[in-house]
Amino acid sequence: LEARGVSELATCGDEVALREWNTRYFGDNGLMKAAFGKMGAIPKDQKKVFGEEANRVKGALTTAYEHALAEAKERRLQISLTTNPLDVTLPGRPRARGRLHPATQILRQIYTIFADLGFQVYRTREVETDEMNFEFLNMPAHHPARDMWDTFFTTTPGVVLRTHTSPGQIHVMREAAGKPIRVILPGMCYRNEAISTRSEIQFYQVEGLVVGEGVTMADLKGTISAFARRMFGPERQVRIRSSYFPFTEPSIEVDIDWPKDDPNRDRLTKGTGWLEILGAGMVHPNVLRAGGYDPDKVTGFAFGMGPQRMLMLKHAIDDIRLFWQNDLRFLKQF
Ligand code: FA5
Repeated sequence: LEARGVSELATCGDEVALREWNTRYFGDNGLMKAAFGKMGAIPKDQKKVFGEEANRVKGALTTAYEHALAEAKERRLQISLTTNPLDVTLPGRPRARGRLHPATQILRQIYTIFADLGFQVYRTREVETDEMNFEFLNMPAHHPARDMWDTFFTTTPGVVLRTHTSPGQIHVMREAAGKPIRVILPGMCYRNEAISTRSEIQFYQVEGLVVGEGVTMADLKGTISAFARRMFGPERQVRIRSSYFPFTEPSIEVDIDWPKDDPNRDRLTKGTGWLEILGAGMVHPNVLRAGGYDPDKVTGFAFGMGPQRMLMLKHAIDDIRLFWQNDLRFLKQF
């Protein structure tokens, strides 16, 4: 039996065959068990010799089996190492990295510039009352200037989606309760507009508000010029035109000149060389009063800009709709 077992073991090529061999010899119905079963038929005086011999064969075959199994495992390891080699010195596969949305990037640039000018960032709500969005900003009900903002009304009377960040001015003034103010108010605004290449129904604005004793138009000009040069380059000239907003008096609109060597200059500036970046003005006395400030003691200036339009200028993007389409071909360029 021993000789037969060893020779059969030698023909087992892999672990599966080895385990089959093991069952054949050492299983419940195996040859070893059958051999021990013959004990009963052996004459008494020979039992001892037979038993010792059977145990020796069992031990020898077990050792041979374990040896063969270990060899088979080692062979399998060698094969997997050589047929599928792993080169740990190769550089790793690059992972696709996320990035900030371009609108977020331009907002952060704006925060940085105004932080350097001593402005704090303040956030207010996107769902506003009619009072905050219009009335406290010097636009009583039926004021014709309300038509400047195509408003989304909610089903709750007197509640609207804010059409601009200007109602934040009132919130800040009421919270600051008479103290000097120097803040910017970034956030999403909503207008029921016909969507076009330049107008979306939702877009960011960044409002600015400075209130204190002796704040003048010169401070507004200085602040806007400093901002424009940091954002668009030190050579930029700033042009101020008079304008109208109910909540500022006087009101202005601010243009910057566009570099002459930019091939997109004519397209962006409609051939004038100048490009509008924001609306602004001195805070109207009625607005200061609505915020709890005394217009005889303090003055203030405010401005409102569209960061997405600014980004479009910087990169000659000709369609504002690209911002919320989530087209990776567009987003990956920033
Ligand atoms: C205002 O909303 C005033 N609240 C700005 C202001 C604040 C004036 C404080 C004075 C003092 P206007 O409607 O022009 O103004 O909007 C300001 C900027 O928001 C625009 O110059 C533009 O950059 C951006 N904007 C307005 N409407 C849209 C729109 N539909 N899509 C994208 N950007 C827009």
